Amino acid sequence: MAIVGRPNAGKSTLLNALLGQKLSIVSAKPQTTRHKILGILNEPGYQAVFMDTPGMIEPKYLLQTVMMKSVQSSMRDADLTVFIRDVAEDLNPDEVRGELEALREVPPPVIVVLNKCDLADQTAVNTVLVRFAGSSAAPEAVLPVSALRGTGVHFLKAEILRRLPVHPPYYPEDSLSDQNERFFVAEIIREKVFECYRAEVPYSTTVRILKFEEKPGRKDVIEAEICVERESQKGILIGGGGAALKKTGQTARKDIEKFLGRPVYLELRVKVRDRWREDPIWLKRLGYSE
Ligand SMILES: Nc1nc2c(ncn2[C@@H]2O[C@H](COP(=O)(O)OP(=O)(O)OP(=O)(O)O)[C@@H](O)[C@H]2O)c(=O)[nH]1
Ligand SMILES: [Mg+2]
Repeated sequence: MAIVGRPNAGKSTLLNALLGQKLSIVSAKPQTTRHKILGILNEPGYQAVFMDTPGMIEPKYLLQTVMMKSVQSSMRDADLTVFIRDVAEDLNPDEVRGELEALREVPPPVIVVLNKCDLADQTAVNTVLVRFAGSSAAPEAVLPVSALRGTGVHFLKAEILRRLPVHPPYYPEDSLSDQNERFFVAEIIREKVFECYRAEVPYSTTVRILKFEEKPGRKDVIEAEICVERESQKGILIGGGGAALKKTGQTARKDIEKFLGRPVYLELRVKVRDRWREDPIWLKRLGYSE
């Protein structure tokens, strides 16, 4: 099942809610997610594979083109699409039909999830619900939820599960994702960059793990490089006397330790990689390729 929708709709929050644990990074800024994030739910009697994807946009630079390719490939791989939208975003009936018809170009059936219902009143939710359910391009189901609070998520999960085909498990029963710890550690650091810096800085930033050493009886040693596009951004990342980078590192370390379940020593450094977002070779090296 692939979760798709506009930036900031709550896709990653929903993936985490469905899994019952934090896997995909979340921030208040749009375009936080850049990769397909696979979340595997192993429950007695079944395994379900969910995919979180980057928010759908018109790409303006190569990184965004790669991001949109991962949305398309996730939808192609999926047996079901969950199209999530912020319930507060008002659309006229033509726009609703346009969105649903665009989704129909890809084969899997579509469930529409109206998210952030905790912020809207019931009348507003009902209006949007009727607009989607009553469209001539009607989806399989339209469900109101609050991914953040968990309201309606149980019901959504049941609706998803009953539409998934019977198949032997694709992954070992103890796996949570297809990516390794290294990948998620880089993602956690990127989440902190999205939280701690403003304007274009998070968008010009990516994270690369240089060293990940597990030492028996001692803390893991993790060295990561935060790549930026320009010298001025490097200054912002580091901050006066290194204060900003220190704070980023401290908050990242706490969440990395929570994720790994063990203490780590984290060292961050900042490096300028000229226009990496536009450079196919750097994008590949930095893990952005389909
Ligand atoms: N109030 C409220 N906020 C929510 C809900 N779901 C998500 N959010 C918030 O919306 C913001 C975006 O959430 P994400 O899960 O990162 O959204 P996304 O669709 O994955 O965003 P991108 O990866 O940038 O495309 C965060 O600040 C979330 O806390 C919800 O149900 N209610
Ligand atoms: Mg996301």
